[in-house]
Amino acid sequence: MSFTLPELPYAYDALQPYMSRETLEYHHDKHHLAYVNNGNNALKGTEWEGKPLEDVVKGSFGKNPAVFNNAGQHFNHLHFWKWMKPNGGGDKMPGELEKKITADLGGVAKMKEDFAAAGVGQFGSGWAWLAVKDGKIIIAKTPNGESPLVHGATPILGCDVWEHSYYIDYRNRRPDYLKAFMDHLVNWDYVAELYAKAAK
Ligand code: MN3
Repeated sequence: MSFTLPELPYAYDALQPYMSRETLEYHHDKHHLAYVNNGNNALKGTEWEGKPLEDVVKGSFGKNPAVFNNAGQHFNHLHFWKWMKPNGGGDKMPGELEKKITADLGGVAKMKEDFAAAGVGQFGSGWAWLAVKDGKIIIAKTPNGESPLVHGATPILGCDVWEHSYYIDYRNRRPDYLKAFMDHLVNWDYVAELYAKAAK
């Protein structure tokens, strides 16, 4: 199965003013497309050709950087588009998820603060995460195309802190981007759906 670029699940201008049409045009149509194309080229003739994406990501980590970087970023971006929605974010989320976040991370407000701090604290390009590990929700950060998937955890929310995700709209203000992401963009229903799957 080769990688393909999905359509965005909303219009290009649907996330304004928190994420602009221009950002999504570059980020989805150019950056994600490049991961898809470069990934398909890198996969050719390797043991991972035709394997499910998660197996490619986990199997190539630390072994084949050209495959891993592109497959990892393809995986991350497939979810990233779905981790956002118009009028998203804030503190309202499905009850089971909220209970678990309160139990494991000290409450929704504390989680939002610590998630943003992880994103701000990621030196250079990378991602901030909520993930499920050993039955608990954790906060994590990873460099470049890595995700909790290669560290024995299941990602349930990720925020892309590569400059291509925020520089058009926020310039160097990464903290403002992370705050807007948490307050106005996160699709908590999708996070809850991934949590329910990971918790099984
Ligand atoms: Mn990106």
